[in-house]
Amino acid sequence: MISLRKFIFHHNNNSLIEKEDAYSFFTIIESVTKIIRNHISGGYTSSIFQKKDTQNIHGENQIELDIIANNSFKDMLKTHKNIAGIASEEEKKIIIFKEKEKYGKYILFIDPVDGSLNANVNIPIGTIFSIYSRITPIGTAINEQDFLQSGNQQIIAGYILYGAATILVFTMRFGVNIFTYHPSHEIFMLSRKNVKFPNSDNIYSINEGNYHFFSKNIKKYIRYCKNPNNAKIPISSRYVGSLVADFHRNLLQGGIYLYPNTKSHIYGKLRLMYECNPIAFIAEEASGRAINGNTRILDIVPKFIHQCSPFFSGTTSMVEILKKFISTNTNN
Ligand code: AHM
Ligand code: MG
Repeated sequence: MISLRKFIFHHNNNSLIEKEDAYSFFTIIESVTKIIRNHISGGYTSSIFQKKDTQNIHGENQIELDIIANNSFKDMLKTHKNIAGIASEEEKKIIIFKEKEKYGKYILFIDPVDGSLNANVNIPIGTIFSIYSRITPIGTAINEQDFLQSGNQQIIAGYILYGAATILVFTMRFGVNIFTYHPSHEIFMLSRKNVKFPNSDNIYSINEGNYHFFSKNIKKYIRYCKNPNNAKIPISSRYVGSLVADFHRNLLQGGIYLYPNTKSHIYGKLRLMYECNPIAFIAEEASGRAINGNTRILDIVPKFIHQCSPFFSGTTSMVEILKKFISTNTNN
């Protein structure tokens, strides 16, 4: 069995992050995972799953767990020697770690609790993160420009899925690896190496309750998925409502995740920088695809930190077929 720390130490020699920095980053991830999964396990005995009066930048009511997880990541990440600042779904503005703003080499995006409204019904939730090298010169203070990079520039992207098991899935550019949290040893152990999407197109995952607000082309694609004449075996519909859980199932079983723009989310609901980009990076490293419709997610140049985007990600063949539907000339 290979522990996460041993893996970081002995593998990924070609990664774009210094080994020592990756090592201390994943040590932090391991510690915060422990805190969050303990809160989740005991959550029903407290009020941490209840909606609060406070809202995040997207106007969504937070639950206490959102705030606990956000604060835990902030507190631990600021101890990292080279992380100069972070942007979080739960923070309106970027957080600059003052003492490192001039010399820290990296910035980080985080969605501390993805799918948090599922916590109260004991459905898997996640954490999503990604790291970039800063673009301003070392020795000057970091600023928002350091965060506004296209997803192509990510050097680490990953997610934690708090399900029946707690797992960590990440890429440092050379493949995707899965680690499982060992509850007695309190560390992550390597469980699957160099994961690729399987060569099967079994699943489509979409909130179909929004059907009447989708474009004609997306509606047509959904009808195509349901049409038994179009697939060797029926394509199953599966939707958890936690991006991390839906994506992870499709990564292992073969499928596509769709969150198009809708009437209430005219630019899409998912957030480009801390949801779409990290998942897209992992998808591509696993030989899949991720697009916003016509454009590769990783090529989008962000205009602001909390930007939203339509998001479609899954096996290459499913995304390519979807793309043909999207580019068909129909009145939307
Ligand atoms: P979050 O705001 O807790 O991070 O969750 C965003 C979630 C995604 O995880 C999920 O795929 C999507 O929003 C579900 O949205 P909907 O309930 O509209 O289907
Ligand atoms: Mg989220």
